[in-house]
Amino acid sequence: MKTKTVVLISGSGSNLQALIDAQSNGETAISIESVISNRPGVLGLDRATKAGITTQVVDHTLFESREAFDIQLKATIDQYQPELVILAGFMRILTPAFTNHYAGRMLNIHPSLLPKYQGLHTHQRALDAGDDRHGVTVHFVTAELDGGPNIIQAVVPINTNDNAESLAKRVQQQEHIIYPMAAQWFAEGRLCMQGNDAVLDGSILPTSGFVMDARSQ
Ligand code: NHR
Ligand code: GAR
Repeated sequence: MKTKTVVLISGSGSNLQALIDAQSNGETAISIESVISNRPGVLGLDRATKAGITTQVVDHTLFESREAFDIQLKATIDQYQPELVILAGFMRILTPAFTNHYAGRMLNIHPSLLPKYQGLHTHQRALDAGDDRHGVTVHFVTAELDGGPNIIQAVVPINTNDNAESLAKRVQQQEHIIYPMAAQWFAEGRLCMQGNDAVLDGSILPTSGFVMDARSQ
């Protein structure tokens, strides 16, 4: 049985595309039942439609509070009775009532080596700090923003001539590798959240998550 999955997006959906491709290549046992965007007209919705996946828009600008938006978003998601909810470039902070409802079955991909650089503008912040490495983390979503247990990280080098754009591009190549991997671990029943830990094959993962070092590629 495939793992019923709903993907939340806000934009271009390149991570969504990586998941769709993994699904159609038989590389993952998730089944994307619906793609939901908080922004109308984004490229990710077209990607879903092209793949024959149902789309929904829950436009956050039409709600008077975060709570009201989250209630509608939750009702929309739960129509599909998903076992897994994937945030793929989803850009709205979620309320604790929402994240608690999906505890242990909601993943996010964040473009930094968490716990470094929670929040926004991560590539520029890593450059400004003079870091020699950067990367991306897949983690379970909890009420704490970008603070849930880490599952997998990919590390990339920062080159002297990098700007935020060139660095983001290098990071995104890794995003498209590690997100389908994490989804597949979950679908195979190998990955779960226990308390504030991510557990893979029965062992608690380190704070960083499983680390893939892409600096020598
Ligand atoms: N919500 C909770 N409770 N916990 C997490 O770990 C979450 C979350 C919601 C989104 C993704 C996250 C990221 O990977 C994510 C993780 C948006 C913002 C933000 O500041 C911060 C982190 C993330 C996503 N959003 C602004 C807001 O006011 C809006 C920004 C915009 O629309 O461009 O919600 O980085
Ligand atoms: C990705 O790089 C993802 O890591 C980042 O936004 C991009 C979305 O790209 N996510 C966040 O910054 C979450 N706050 P995509 O729409 O092409 O997948």
